[in-house]
Amino acid sequence: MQSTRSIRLAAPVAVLALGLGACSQDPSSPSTDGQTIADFVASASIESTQGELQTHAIPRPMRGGPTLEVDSHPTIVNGGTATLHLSAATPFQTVYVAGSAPASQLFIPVTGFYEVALAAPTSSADLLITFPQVLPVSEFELYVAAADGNGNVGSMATNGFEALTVGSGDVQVTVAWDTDADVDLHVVDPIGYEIYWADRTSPSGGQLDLDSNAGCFTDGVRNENITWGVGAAPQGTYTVRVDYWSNCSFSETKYTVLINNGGDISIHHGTFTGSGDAGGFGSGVLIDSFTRTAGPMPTPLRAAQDRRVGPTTK
Ligand SMILES: [Ca+2]
Repeated sequence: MQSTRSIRLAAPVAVLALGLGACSQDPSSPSTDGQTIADFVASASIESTQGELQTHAIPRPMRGGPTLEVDSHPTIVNGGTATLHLSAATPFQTVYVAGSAPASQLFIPVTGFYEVALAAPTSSADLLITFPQVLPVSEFELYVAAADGNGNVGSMATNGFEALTVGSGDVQVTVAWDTDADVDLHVVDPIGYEIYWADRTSPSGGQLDLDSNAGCFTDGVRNENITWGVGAAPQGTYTVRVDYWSNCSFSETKYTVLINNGGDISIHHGTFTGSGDAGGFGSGVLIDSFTRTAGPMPTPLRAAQDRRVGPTTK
């Protein structure tokens, strides 16, 4: 069984040119070279509420603010997503996302933060982070804090992330999930070629370059990625599916798919239950189809030999 819901993001907000304030810099101090939170986080949202990028100093924690518990998986990919489950003993209404990056063996806060202002107080929420296709470093930290309805800000929770560098380009499709189950990403490209774990490279140039938890061999990655490089993604229709190969003894697995079609980003959420289907070619639930009008014309498959059929077991 599975269920899905989807959100199409508005056109990406132009990244503000942020400079570190001259007054804050000592030339001898470690520096993050003017990096801002937007270099690490492309968007922060809770359900349909998009976080706004702020450039002023982040509000200071104060006594009585809600203390967040944050549950997240530390491994992410450039161009992908992370879901941070937030909970607190007392309700919160505003969530702040700041960050720090390594500089001279220290983690130095970067400029700016995202502010997600919810319409009503809640005691738990899933904070969705999307990451830029290019990240400046592979290790960084995100700080998450929350304020109650009166503006009382609680302490910040620190979450370390390690980015695996994957391919990105005009078309990038990622899936991230929240257990050590074996989830598989499948994309059928405009020439009808299905890219998945047993057949990772299409003649069109598309490639599965990150595979995770194959056959329940737990690797801690929990992300898969299929992409075409810049200028390579052919025109035509792409179909995205996600397969629950095995639950690997987990009762439920939630997943998030990000589809980036030339900067047009859509996000799709779903939940798998059951045992999984050990699926191969043609398997999986439909996530979305999208059409690309830019790029090279697709070269049709010539004959059956172009269609390699991979193994059916992992
Ligand atoms: Ca997999």
